[in-house]
Amino acid sequence: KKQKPCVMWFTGLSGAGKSTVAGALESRLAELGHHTYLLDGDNVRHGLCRDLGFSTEDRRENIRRIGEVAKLMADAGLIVLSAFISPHRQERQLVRDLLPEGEFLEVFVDTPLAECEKRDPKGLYKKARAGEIKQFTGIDSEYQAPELPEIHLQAGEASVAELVELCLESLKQRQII
Ligand code: GGZ
Repeated sequence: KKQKPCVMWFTGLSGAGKSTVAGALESRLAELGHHTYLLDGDNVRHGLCRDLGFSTEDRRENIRRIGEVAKLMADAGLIVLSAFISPHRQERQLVRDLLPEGEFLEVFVDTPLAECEKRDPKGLYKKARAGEIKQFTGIDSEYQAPELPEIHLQAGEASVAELVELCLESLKQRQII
């Protein structure tokens, strides 16, 4: 099936729904016959980046490596879905600059901190509030929201299916699929 390669770069807080939406979108794209790859914490932080923690330096290196891998995969013709907090504008810009014009789509999974903290699927916010985890994004480590994301998902109230539909529409509009 005809497609243009691109990197959909999901960014947002822990618990915002980045992996969930990116995973559901990947399934839909596969059903439509497209070739994709999903990069997220599960397959990256245990392998390629297992030597890295959550200091500013380590997060920067994490994002740099993922950006380089995403670029290789886009070179191979894939629609790459990447789901990392990537809290700093500068690093997201660095990845954008690695890719040809129009191939980097920043997807802001904009779920309010209060909602992420209420969901707290892994109990990490609770631990961060108790001081058991340091440098936790949104608590004692900064999250810099995108200023002009290609796709802005108001993800607090919408369903996963709705958010996937918005992503598909945007890909069609950009003639990627
Ligand atoms: C943020 C942390 C931290 C700290 C562990 N801060 O909800 P999760 O569990 O599954 O997703 C979070 C994941 C963040 O890894 P990323 O590679 O996406 O981060 S970054 O882009 O900033 O490099 C969370 C867990 O790891 N986690 N400690 N201190 N999230």
